[in-house]
Amino acid sequence: MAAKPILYYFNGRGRMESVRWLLAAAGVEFEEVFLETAEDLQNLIKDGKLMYEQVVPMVEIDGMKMVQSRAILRYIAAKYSLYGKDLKEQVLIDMYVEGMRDLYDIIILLPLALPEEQEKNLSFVNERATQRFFPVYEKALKDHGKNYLVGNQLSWADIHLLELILMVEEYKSDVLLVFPKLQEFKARISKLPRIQKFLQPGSPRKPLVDDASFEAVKKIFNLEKGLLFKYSSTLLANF
Ligand SMILES: N[C@@H](CCC(=O)N[C@@H](CS)C(=O)NCC(=O)O)C(=O)O
Repeated sequence: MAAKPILYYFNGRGRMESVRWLLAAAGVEFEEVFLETAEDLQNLIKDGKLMYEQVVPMVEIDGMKMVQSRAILRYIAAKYSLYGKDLKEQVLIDMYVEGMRDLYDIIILLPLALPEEQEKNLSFVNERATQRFFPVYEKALKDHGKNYLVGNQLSWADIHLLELILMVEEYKSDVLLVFPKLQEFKARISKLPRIQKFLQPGSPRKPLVDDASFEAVKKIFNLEKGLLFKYSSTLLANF
């Protein structure tokens, strides 16, 4: 039996959460090594396990030490038949997922925002979700009338979309109000047995970051609140 993949990250969502989702959807059990201090990260770097000598997520799988979350996700999607049946389906999946990542990458930085900037950032996320991204997935499902985004079979795009919807709903619970197809989609994908299991308490799915877990992350990466502000001031200029 092949060894279980080992995920190296902190005990929180960040950029590793989508990897957990995808492995769970593929029915692959995995182990996790949680970094707790800056020293843990330094030790990984000293061991020569990180290609760029700085960043996690890192996943040990099939004898490789993979970094860069998109590369990891694409490998898992392809390996477990969640990446379409041909190049055209693959590029469509990539186009959907990369759009989702544009929003996702902002949401995962929200805990780093200054408290006084939080409202503006949330309003930005809501605007991007409802005006730019969700209408695309709503229209795709409506136009082809199928159960899944691409090729009438479950793909990485469906799994990432459900993860994203649930994340946005944590900040704006009625965000799907005007998206009937996405409401159906959410209910349908959530009921798939492996996803249902992953959504149950006690699964490797991580909760929304709270102050305590933020403190832990700060220790590993020397982060300070205000980081998102730096980015969002540029983003909001177009808002
Ligand atoms: N492009 C990379 C970005 C990874 C990244 O920024 N990782 C953060 C933690 S989420 C990190 O390791 N920061 C520490 C550093 O860059 O030294 C990916 O998608 O995996």
